[in-house]
Amino acid sequence: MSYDMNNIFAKIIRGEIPSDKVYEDAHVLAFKDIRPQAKVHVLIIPKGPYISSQDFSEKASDVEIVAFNRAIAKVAKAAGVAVTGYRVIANTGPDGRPEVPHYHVHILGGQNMGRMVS
Ligand code: DGP
Repeated sequence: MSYDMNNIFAKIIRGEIPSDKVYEDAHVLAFKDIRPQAKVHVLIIPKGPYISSQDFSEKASDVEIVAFNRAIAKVAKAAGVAVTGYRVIANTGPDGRPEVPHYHVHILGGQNMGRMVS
């Protein structure tokens, strides 16, 4: 599967579609999810053309990977959930069933998220 330059998040990165931005740096963009599933629901995406977590972890540079992981903490602070806590989810591949084929993690919080994995 090759990267689709016309997926919705590629359009957001290019500024062709608006987003409610929470954080941005040279490698990363974060914005509010259009269909929030928690009081706080932010998506973090790398600006590079990576399809999934698997693709990103295999192909991205060390600089991109570090920037992405650092951004999680920055976004959590910006969204006000760094202290109260949050859940990080990346839907990946056929079984993970992502809707958008551009790597993203969901930051979910602002409420007790319950236990998901025991
Ligand atoms: P996933 O199922 O993991 O691929 O999640 C994709 C998320 O992207 C889903 O929660 C809804 C969100 N989403 C889809 N289209 C848009 C959009 O145009 N803008 C924003 N902000 N979020 C979107």
